Amino acid sequence: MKIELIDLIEIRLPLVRPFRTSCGTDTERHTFLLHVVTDAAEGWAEFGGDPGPVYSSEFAANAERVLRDHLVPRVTALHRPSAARIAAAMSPIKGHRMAKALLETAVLDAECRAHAMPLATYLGAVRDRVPAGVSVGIMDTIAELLESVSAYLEQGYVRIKLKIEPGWDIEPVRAVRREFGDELALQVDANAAYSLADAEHLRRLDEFGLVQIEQPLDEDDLRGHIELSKLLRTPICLDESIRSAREAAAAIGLGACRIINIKPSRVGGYLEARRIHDVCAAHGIPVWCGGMLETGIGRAQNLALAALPGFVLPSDISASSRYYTEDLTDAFQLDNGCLPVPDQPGSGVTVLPAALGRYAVSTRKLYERGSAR
Ligand code: NPQ
Ligand code: MG
Repeated sequence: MKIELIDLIEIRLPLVRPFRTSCGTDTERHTFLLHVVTDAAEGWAEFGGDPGPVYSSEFAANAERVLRDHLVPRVTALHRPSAARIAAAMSPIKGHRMAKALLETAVLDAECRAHAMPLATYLGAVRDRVPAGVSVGIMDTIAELLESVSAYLEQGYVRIKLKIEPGWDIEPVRAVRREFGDELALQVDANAAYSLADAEHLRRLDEFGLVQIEQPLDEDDLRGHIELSKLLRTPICLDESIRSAREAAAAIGLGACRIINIKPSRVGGYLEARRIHDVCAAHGIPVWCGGMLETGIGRAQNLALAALPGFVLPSDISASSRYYTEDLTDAFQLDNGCLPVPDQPGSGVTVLPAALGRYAVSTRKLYERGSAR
């Protein structure tokens, strides 16, 4: 496979409603796509970050810079680029996992399409549908929250995740539990908004039978999570803290978490995501796939990953309509609380030119074979 062309397409998609987390409020998804054209097929990927370093230290402008100046030149210099060879070519560059994930994923998509193989098959999927959870943002009032949860349950979501922060934690959880009953699979995500000094407060969540509390403390506070997990009955799930299979092995070995949220963008791509899955499976640690408000492109690829056997908990992979009135691909729809795993080559979705035309704000060529930059 020869890489002919790499384009970066900046997109802005309005969200159906603002999404508020302990990191801030978003009203649109402003990110970029990578379009890789090879002599055999084309591939797409979607940057997992934001315009600002808010969820993680990575952000769009930085990723573009590191792709253009450091990653793309190394990958396009490979004699025979393939997804499995890309990580080694990029390894002299430190960090920037989200940028690396983007390039590897676009090439992986192209490679799978060139072999007429669904990404799910390449990764080792054992399911053709994946149970869908939904992540519910912080609201102004409990009434608004209950209304919103009720609508999601009516649509069929099988698990509810509430975003929490100091001042919006015990009461919203209590209200949702009371309104929807003990059978509801309910969990919370703090996006690192607490410190170990809040342990007594967080312990009050134990009475609500939550499936998990996700990333209560800072991403680098491994020791804090170890201590906190001794104090809470609610299982701790790590998101931001886990950036590699090695960090997953360390966190599990040290008792910092009992569940791991795998986000391919956060960990540098689908191949490292699969390794984390394997490490967790070996330790009996359940995993699920996290979300970064992906469009149909990233959503399709996440569905392929979430079809692996160790993904035993519902993922943050929702229907397109959870975030967007119009997606960049055919809309993904819930069917009995599940989303279908794409079964066509590569990520199995087609980027719709009309939709892309509406939401693309600019395109920058990062590489063209045979032309010096
Ligand atoms: C999480 N996602 O699990 C993330 C956090 C998050 C679905 O809860 C723009 C882009 C805004 C990515 C807000 C969910 C975001 C974002 C929150 C990711 O922690
Ligand atoms: Mg999270």
